[in-house]
Amino acid sequence: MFPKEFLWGGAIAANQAEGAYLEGGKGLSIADVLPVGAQRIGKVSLALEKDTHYPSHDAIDFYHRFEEDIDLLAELGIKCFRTSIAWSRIFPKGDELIPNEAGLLFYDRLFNKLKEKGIEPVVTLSHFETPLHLVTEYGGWLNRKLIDCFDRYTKVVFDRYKNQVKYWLTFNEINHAHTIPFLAAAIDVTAITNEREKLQSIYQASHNMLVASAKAVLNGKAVNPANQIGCMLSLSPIYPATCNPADVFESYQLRRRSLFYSDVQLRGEYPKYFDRIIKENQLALVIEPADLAILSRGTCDYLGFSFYRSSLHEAGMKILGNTGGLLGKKNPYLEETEWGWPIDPLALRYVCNELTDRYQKPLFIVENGVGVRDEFNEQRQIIDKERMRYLNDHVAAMAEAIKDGSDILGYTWWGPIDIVSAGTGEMEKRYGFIHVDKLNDGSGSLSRTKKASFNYYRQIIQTNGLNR
Ligand code: BGP
Repeated sequence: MFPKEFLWGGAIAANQAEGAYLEGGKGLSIADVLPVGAQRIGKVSLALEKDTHYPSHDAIDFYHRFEEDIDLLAELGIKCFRTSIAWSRIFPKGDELIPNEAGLLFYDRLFNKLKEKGIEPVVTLSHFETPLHLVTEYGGWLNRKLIDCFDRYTKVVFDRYKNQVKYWLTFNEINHAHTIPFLAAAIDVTAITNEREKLQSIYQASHNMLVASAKAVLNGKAVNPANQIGCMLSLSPIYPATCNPADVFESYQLRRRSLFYSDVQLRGEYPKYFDRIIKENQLALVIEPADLAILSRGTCDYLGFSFYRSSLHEAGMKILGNTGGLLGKKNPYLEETEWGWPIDPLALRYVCNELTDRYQKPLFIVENGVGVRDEFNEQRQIIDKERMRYLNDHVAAMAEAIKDGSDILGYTWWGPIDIVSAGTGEMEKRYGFIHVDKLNDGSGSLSRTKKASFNYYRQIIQTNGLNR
């Protein structure tokens, strides 16, 4: 059922796990200035405030503990491990000409450790962690200067890790430029009240990122044509709230527009429907003549995506641009997590079928998981039934999608070891099969403990998805 070489794995991001935020010459990234707390991602802070807790500063200390963590993950049996390179470890300010050797060495050691354990690295070039200096000095991805900085960075890392890494992803959840512009596109649009102007900034930043992504693909292929370089989107299906044609059509239209990024990254050109988005919003995008040729040459090999839930849309609901990450209305047919995310495994099958029909390219489910509040029982065990059920049901949905005809390269569970949540900055929204003793306020021994789901996932991997 699952192909023999199916890449069962786990995924994290540097800023949510490594900590050591100023060690080894690392510079500040945008993730480092976001404090803990719900709704933090809607805010923007460009400076560190005294007496505030910043979870990414020490996170789960993966920077110092990666060897023991990878030993545990090897015991889990994963075939691949997705993480990001923190751009600010390699270029602390982002615009230097010479990379930081200490940062490069860290990832040498990390990728070597993975290889030693027979685990294939899957590397995200930019996961919500743009060097902060590029925002304060240039205004983030709104500025084309970042295309050059990213070009330099990607050339360095493709070259340095050419013998260790084959699977790459360019920008994490690039379509979140609409929903969380600061994290996803390193732009501050909080002061812009006019919707048209906001969209202008988001689409200009997006254009620059799309060009940077295409250039990265070209850089990666130049170093090694066998490199497999994917794009990465957050892809929750958007259901119509009723069979009212207005709901159905608007949901469809939104969905189509939320696939704008993969349309460009996989097909190499702006989709025809984008003309209308430009006209309706009177966008005046700066697109240089060479850009379109770069987009057309630098197409991605596969579509990586995160999947957590579905969303429900009613005609006329307020949205900006697309709904890549918005929850929409409450769906009465679905249970929700404590954080209000509907649990909808069938939607994973739906989305795989939809994407296969649209692109006929390989898919890679590079994030799927459920954030749960875990508790130890009297025997000091965590029996995380909710997580096991979620895993079981989503693996089953993926198996059906493969039978339906999708070519799926792999599946990396989000946060196989507990890490800091991107959305809240908290530790208590846990995804891991391995518990990390660390609390929201930063306290805790950092010790690692296997949860019941650890053996559960191990069996799924050992039997190549059969034993569910
Ligand atoms: C995605 C991000 C991850 C991540 C995950 C879960 O949007 O790519 O970085 O953390 O969602 O979200 P959260 O951590 O907010 O629960």
